[in-house]
Amino acid sequence: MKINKKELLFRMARIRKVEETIAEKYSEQEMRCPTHLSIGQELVGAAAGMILQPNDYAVSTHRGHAHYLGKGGDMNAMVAEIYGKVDGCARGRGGSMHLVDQKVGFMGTTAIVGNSIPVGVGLGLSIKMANETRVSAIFLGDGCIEEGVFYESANFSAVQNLPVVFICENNLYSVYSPLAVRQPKGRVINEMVHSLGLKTFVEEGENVEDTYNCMLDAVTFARGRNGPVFIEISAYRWREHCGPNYDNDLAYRTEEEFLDWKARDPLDTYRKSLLETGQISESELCELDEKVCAEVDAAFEFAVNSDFPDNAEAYIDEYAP
Ligand SMILES: Cc1ncc(C[n+]2csc(CCOP(=O)(O)OP(=O)(O)O)c2C)c(N)n1
Ligand SMILES: [Mg+2]
Repeated sequence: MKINKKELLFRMARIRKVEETIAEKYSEQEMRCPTHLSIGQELVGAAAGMILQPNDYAVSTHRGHAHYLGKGGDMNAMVAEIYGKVDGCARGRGGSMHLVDQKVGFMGTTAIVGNSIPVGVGLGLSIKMANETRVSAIFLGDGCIEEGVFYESANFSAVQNLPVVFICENNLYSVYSPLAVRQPKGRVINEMVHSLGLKTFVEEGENVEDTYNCMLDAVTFARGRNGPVFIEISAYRWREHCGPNYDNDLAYRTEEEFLDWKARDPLDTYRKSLLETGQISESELCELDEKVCAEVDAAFEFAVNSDFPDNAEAYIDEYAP
């Protein structure tokens, strides 16, 4: 299948822009929830969103903005949710870490590391039981691999041959802890997962189209009812673990490491390469930027102008009907 390159660039750019705007406005103290930004990691959410069908399911983590937007989640509802407003996707009660948009199969994000994994596997089981051809995508971080629930979920999805796509963004860190202090020396995550019985795919995440094609192969395999797949993609978050700032001064990672990844920014590199190879023109890039800015500005305006939830809202939707 041919990649819609301009669409992929656009999707990465809009995720970057909305998150940069969150970072810029965060100090106004109108967004009062903890917010984990994916700036630097936009590729996975953008590509997955194009490869997955609207009726495929997806679940994600605390760092879920890119996945939600990639899957087609409503940007207005996301920004309103971060502002704690009633027009937010969780009616302003969840904040950044509780994004949901069932219309596009985005079934939720949670603050608890590993928590959404069994939900995604359960959705995969529901697909199998209904004999459907959709897939269930589970976005997770490298830190999730240290949670027991990951192993149960991977095992169950393998033994049941479920159409589940585990998409692991390995950004090297869990908060301030590098992989070296969390997992045994020499472990290669995708190899370890392969030994659990899943078909595995791995990408450096630097080359946008290679990463897209790898994800497409993986999703196609799972959709063909061949069993669950696990994709490990390298990525790097530019900002602090939680919040809008940079935190390299804390010395849990080096400025050199950060600058090295930043210089290989998939978004910037892809933009330049499409331009240099004549696949996009300067004027098309201007149009793309204008479109992105207009959408993001409108989303913040929508959120700011929305109302806070009424107090009575605290007592509804507490339990499933
Ligand atoms: C069960 C659980 N343990 C610890 C935490 C605290 N915590 C929040 S995010 C996070 C890091 C997870 O790392 P990773 O899965 O690699 O995701 P990343 O933040 O790198 O995107 C931790 C430890 C938590 N929320 N839930
Ligand atoms: Mg991580």
